[in-house]
Amino acid sequence: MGERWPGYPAPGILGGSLVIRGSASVPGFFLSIETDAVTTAGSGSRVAEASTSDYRVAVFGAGGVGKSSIVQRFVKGTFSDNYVPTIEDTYRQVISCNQKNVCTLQITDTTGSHQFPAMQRLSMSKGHAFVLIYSLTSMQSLEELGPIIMMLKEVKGSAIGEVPIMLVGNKKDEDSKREVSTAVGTKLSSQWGTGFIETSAKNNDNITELFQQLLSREKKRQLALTMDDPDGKSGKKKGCALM
Ligand SMILES: Nc1nc2c(ncn2[C@@H]2O[C@H](COP(=O)(O)OP(=O)(O)O)[C@@H](O)[C@H]2O)c(=O)[nH]1
Ligand SMILES: [Mg+2]
Repeated sequence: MGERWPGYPAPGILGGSLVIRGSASVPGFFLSIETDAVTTAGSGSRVAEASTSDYRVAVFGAGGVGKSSIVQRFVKGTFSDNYVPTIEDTYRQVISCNQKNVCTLQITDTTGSHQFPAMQRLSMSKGHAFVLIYSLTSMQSLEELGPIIMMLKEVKGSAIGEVPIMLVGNKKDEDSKREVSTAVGTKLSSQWGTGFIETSAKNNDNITELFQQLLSREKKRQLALTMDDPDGKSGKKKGCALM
């Protein structure tokens, strides 16, 4: 399950190839793709500048649970059976903010391994909201979220109660291989004080709903996906309309 990399790569080096790999875009829908290196390697003032209009979401979970698949399904409306281990990719979309304004929803698809704790901490301290994913076919993948939520609580401190977090049981289509019941997921989410949803990136089940519920948990700003297709079921354009 784990994604293993021989060492901590310089983001700039791997970043180049990731930008190319993910460069396919849907005009007027998919705004840009870049590695996190662009934002983290930039000056502090650049990050601070962006912070008022950027809404940063970080996706965590063990390798292979479907983090990249969920993000790809949401931003591009595609799914692949291939497993391509991720270093760290960031995707951006325009969303509605406080009704009249727009914000950039910035989704960071993390590596999933626990091998880069410094990188995880950085994503946690920069992030406004979090998606914690396990595969419902793997109890171990749920257990691996334990240290993540602990670290998140430590990084966010007393503000944790106001941080939107969704616990996600992915691979809902693989019900015959289910190891984690819906009841267990629900119970854990109420213990952790997070939202809960079961998804299938493969069948495009509850993917838009996941992000809608995440944004609706943000109380400091009124955030909304502005959808052409509110149900997200047409199989064509998913995510946000360009405003
Ligand atoms: N059946 C099923 N397979 C999925 C689903 N989501 C992802 N996968 C598969 O699980 C594997 C790992 O997915 P990936 O998104 O790369 O996981 P990540 O390591 O968490 O980013 C890939 O082979 C995907 O095709 C899902 O909802 N259902
Ligand atoms: Mg991945």
